[in-house]
Amino acid sequence: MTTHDPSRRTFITDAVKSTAALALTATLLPSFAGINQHESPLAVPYQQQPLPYGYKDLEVAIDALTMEIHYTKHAAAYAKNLAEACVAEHIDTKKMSLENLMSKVSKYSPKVRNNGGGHYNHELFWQSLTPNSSKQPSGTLLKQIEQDFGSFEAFKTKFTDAGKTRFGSGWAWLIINKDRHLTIGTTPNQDNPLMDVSELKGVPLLGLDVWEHAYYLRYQNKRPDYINAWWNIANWEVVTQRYQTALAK
Ligand code: MN3
Repeated sequence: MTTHDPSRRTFITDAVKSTAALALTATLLPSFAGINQHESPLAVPYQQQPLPYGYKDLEVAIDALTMEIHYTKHAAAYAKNLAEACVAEHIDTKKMSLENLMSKVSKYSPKVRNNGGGHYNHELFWQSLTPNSSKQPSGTLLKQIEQDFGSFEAFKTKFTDAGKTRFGSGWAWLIINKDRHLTIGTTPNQDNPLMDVSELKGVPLLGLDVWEHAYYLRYQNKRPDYINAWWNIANWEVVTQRYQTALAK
């Protein structure tokens, strides 16, 4: 077979594409609770991953100093504390995915709950931001949003309200629930919808950090201004990939 064989070239191109897609997926995507890390390329790793952009790149919504402190101090501490807790509580991170750990987090200490959630939520959050946002989804995800919320604008309003009204520290979420519908909700502290202790349950597609450390330097008490600006950096490509992955399960 020569390299001029068009079918072979197509095959190689497709193979390269799918390998790249798999690598991207492995970095970016969460998975259903209960999936073993070794069975799924979609799990969020236990280690903090490099940011896919620079601290300054999201200035339209989040200032560089906030990004740097948030990533290198707050989020890094969750990852470090989670690693310590896993050793202390004999959690084999090679055998149990982070998603699986979340699904039975009630069996472990508050340190696992707070830092496991903190690490998972922040990895999801970083990957859900981009300096080149399309500003809104398209395709099947947009259709599902319109079906479940009426319109994209109505969805944005509802999600913004959820983030605004979350009392104290926590997260606003877009999830897909067990009935394959999209739902908006919030969790306190570093809880997330994968946790067995969470009232809100489903696969997270989009998560917004509404802790003051995420916005206080620029926005002070004006959380709604932070949320309104954040829509300009939402990464709809990643959210769509998560949605499609969740649907394929
Ligand atoms: Mn945070």
